[in-house]
Amino acid sequence: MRVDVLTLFPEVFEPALQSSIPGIAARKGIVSYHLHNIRDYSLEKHHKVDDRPYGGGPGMVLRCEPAFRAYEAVRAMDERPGRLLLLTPQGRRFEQAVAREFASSPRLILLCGHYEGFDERIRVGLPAEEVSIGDYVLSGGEIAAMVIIDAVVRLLPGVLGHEESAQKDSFSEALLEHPQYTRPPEFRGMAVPEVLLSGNHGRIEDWRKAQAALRTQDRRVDLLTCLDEKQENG
Ligand code: 6GU
Repeated sequence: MRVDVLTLFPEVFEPALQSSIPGIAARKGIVSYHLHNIRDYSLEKHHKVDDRPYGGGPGMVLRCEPAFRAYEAVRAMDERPGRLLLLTPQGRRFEQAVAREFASSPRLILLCGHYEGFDERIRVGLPAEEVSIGDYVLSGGEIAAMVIIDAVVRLLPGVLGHEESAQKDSFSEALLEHPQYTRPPEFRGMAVPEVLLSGNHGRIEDWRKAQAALRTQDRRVDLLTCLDEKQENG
C-alpha cells in the first residue's frame, strides 16, 4: 500500500510512522509513506496557505489553491488513483469496519486541514471522502490521520507476525479483549488466575471467551447490541 499525507506539519508524522507496527510495516516493504507539505504548493509569495473567512468570524481557512495543487501533484506521483480522505470532524465516523475497507485499497491519500477549516470548495471540488475519528475537536487533522494510518496498516497481510486476527472468529473480534497476564504468577498479592497456569488450552480458551463477554457486557453493552443486529441482518 502507498500512503500519501498532505499536511502543513509533515514532521509530526516521522516518529509515528517509523515506530512500532507502522514502522515495521514500512521496513517490511508492505507500505510506503510519502509526506508532502501543502505549503510547497502555494503560489502566494510567502507560501501562505490560509486566509480570513469571507463574512467575517474568528480563525483562518485553508485556501483552495494550495490544496488542489498539492492533491493533483501528489496524485500524479503514482498511477494508482487511491482514495482521498479529508480529515474533518464533520466526516463519516472512522471505526474498525472502515479500517478494513481502507485496508483493501492499494493507495490512500490523506489531506489534513488546520486552522478553522477548509474552504468549502475543497470538499466539493476534490473527489474526497470526509472522515472523522470521533466526536471531539482536534486542532488539526494530523493526529486523526496517524490514528487512521495505524489502524489500517496493522490489518495489511504480513504486518503482524502472528496472523491471529485471521484465526479469530467474528464473534470474539467484536468483543473487548480478555485480561492478559505475564510473569510473575503473583505480584503484590495479586495472583494470576489459576486456569491460565493449568496448561489446559481448551479451558483457557473457554475462560478467555467468557471474560471477553463479561467485560463487554460490563463496559460496552452497545457492542453486544450491535452484534445482535448484525446477526439478525445476516
Ligand atoms: Cl479528522 N479532524 C479534526 N480537526 N478534529 C477531529 C477529527 C478530525 N476527528 C475528530 N475530531
